[in-house]
Amino acid sequence: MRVLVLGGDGFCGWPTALYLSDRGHDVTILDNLSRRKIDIELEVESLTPIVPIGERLRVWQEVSGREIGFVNLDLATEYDRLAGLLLELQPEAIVHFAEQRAAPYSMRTPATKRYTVDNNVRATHNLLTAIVATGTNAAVVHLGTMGVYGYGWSGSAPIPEGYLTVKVDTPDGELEREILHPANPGSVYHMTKTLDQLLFAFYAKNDGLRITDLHQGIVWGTQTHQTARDERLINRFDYDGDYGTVLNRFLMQAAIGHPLTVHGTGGQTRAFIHIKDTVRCIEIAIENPPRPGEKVLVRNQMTETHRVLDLAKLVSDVTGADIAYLPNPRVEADENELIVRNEQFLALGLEPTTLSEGLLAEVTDIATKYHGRADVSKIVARSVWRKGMETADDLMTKLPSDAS
Ligand code: NAD
Ligand code: USQ
Repeated sequence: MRVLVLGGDGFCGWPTALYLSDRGHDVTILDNLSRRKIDIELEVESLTPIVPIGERLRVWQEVSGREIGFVNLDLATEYDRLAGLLLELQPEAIVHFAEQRAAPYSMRTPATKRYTVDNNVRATHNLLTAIVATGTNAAVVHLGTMGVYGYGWSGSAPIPEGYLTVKVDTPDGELEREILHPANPGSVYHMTKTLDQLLFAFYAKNDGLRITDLHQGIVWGTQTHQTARDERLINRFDYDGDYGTVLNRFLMQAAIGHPLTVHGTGGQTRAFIHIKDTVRCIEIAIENPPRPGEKVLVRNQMTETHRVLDLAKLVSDVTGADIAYLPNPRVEADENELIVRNEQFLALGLEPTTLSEGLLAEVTDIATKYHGRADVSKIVARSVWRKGMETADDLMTKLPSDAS
């Protein structure tokens, strides 16, 4: 298949592009490298050393014999170039990762709130309009988030895959209807994903676009079989307070001897998926699109749920790391239940890579190898959801000399 991977230089997009290329697909990456620029703005770098995109692609050709195309294009602002690219490439599948994806970054300042909304909503809408305007016959697979459902709204009721069946009272009796699950975003970033959902629903209904929205949980891990083939193909590893996600942060913190940064009580329960399963799910999704005229297909892309404190305890048991209970910089429930339905991917052949000591050790090994690149002043999360909320002081002032 000819596949266009939007955001293919990022944490999920890069391993996906390599995986699809390895599986014989003809892959082109579109990315404006904004994620690399945000690293410069935040004065932080991926824990793993990532080489420039041109070198990444040259090395991939060297080790695999396969070519991946690259287009540097801003999906949110360069509409005409995007339309031209679709006409030229005639992709059969488009995988859309290209959004600002950090909840803390999206809450950092008025400027980052506005950037996140402008970037994400415009990117998605430009894509949909361009597909219609150019008559591109491509199935769209979008990376959405479990966070669109929110946490705790439905108590302990299982979260369905996108749609909720409701009963509506009418003068003529009760009607049964399927509606998009109510949106209950916990950050400006998550809100943009709920806005994306409405754009998708409209374009599927009005223009018959074939759209799959993957409601993905928190991705953990770093390497896939493909990114591990050469050090210059290594995936990015975010550990800072804005872009680092909870389990990878705990594993990295353990590797450098930093206490594990639990926000609040750690009673928050979230959905998780390993990066190796992310890439497999994308392949399944592009191979199983909805038919034209069908409503947006929503699949929950997660394999397990865990409470933040349980993850901290597990990492602490395995590594001996201390646990620090920090003031929570976010406005979120202290505790929530989370049961998620994910039968679709299981039925289509996903074999979940669940949390195991071996996989935890793999991430800790990577973090240990590159620990010297860590800037400990970037670890504590400082982007607050409301002005004036308390944040913790740094828990370490320098890397311990024996962190290895
Ligand atoms: P990332 O920031 O590492 O990658 C996103 C990529 O998109 C970057 O390379 C960035 O430069 C590019 N990009 C952003 N805006 C763009 C634009 N306007 N034009 C062109 N390129 C643009 O993020 P990620 O972790 O790889 O996440 C990818 C997608 O998956 C996101 O949409 C995110 O919301 C979703 N997701 C991620 C996770 C996770 O845990 N990482 C979990 C659930 C969902
Ligand atoms: N948390 C801690 N300590 C930390 C970091 C986080 O306790 O050091 C807590 C947070 O307060 C939160 C939970 O862990 O309760 C998850 O935070 P996170 O940063 O790991 O994940 P989140 O902000 O939800 O965002 C990530 C991705 C986002 C994706 C989302 C999937 O950055 O792109 O959409 O996971 S989901 O969580 O399922 O919505």
